[in-house]
Amino acid sequence: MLDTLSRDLTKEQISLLPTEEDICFYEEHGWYISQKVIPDEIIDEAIFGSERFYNSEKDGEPPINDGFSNWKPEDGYDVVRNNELVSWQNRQLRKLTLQPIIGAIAARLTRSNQIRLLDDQLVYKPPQDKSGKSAVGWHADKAYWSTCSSNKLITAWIPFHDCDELRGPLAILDKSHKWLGIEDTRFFNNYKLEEMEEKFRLAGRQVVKIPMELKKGQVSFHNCWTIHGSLPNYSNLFRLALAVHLQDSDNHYQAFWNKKGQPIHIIDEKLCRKLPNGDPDFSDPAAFPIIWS
Ligand SMILES: O=C(O)CCC(=O)C(=O)O
Repeated sequence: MLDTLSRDLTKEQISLLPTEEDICFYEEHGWYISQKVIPDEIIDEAIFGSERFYNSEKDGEPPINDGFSNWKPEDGYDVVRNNELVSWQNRQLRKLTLQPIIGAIAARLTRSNQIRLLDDQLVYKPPQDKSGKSAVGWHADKAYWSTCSSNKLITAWIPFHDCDELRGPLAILDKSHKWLGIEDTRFFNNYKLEEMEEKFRLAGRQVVKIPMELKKGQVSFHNCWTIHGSLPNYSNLFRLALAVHLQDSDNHYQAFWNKKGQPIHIIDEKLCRKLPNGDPDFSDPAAFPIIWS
């Protein structure tokens, strides 16, 4: 393991945790924006870590080498770079991923007594996108995690700089975690956001799109069923952010078959040890460290 962190929060950090009103807002809307909770030094270290990562300097390896998004220099630099499992590979990004305050906020929002890592994703967008192709398409994270039993899985999205509407922020469809029939909303790679929005409207949904405009150090959180994507980066600066996908204490493996009766598997099953019955153990601390308890 690369490094571990103290689970203690300072008094000041405790004062930054969501209130009961914030939790009710999260439950109603499917998202929440924190105060500035990550110190600049930790983010600056993560920026340094991302530069090392993009220069192919690695501190570790995940136990699998395919089946996940893994941008490489040969894919070109002037594209959206999506790299999953970076916390296995880079110590500075791991340090940011495992910040206890992130787990503590997630625990409050999900009313859980423990938060474990599930996986993570570093997403870079080049500047000056004129085509709109740097948008990330509408999707619900849980639509990709069918073999996770919990509906309380939650994602923390951490931009590495101030991120206004023009710099490609995450965008949320308000209250969409309550929509029915969204089990197959897996359009991460479809940058045509408006086209999809029109389809949602035609299906009778009320589409309220909210960009997560954050200052450096703020973090947004969304429920695993909340439909989200991210806007194109029209600004003159790159956009860089880490998505930390988190499990509440109840989450465990569940077998899942798609509508055609085919068994579905997710990469996380290959990261961890097995339970005595042969199922993947989604509480294996070597793969899914406890971030907050
Ligand atoms: O960073 C992005 O643009 C997309 C991230 C995302 O889809 C997520 O946080 O779940």
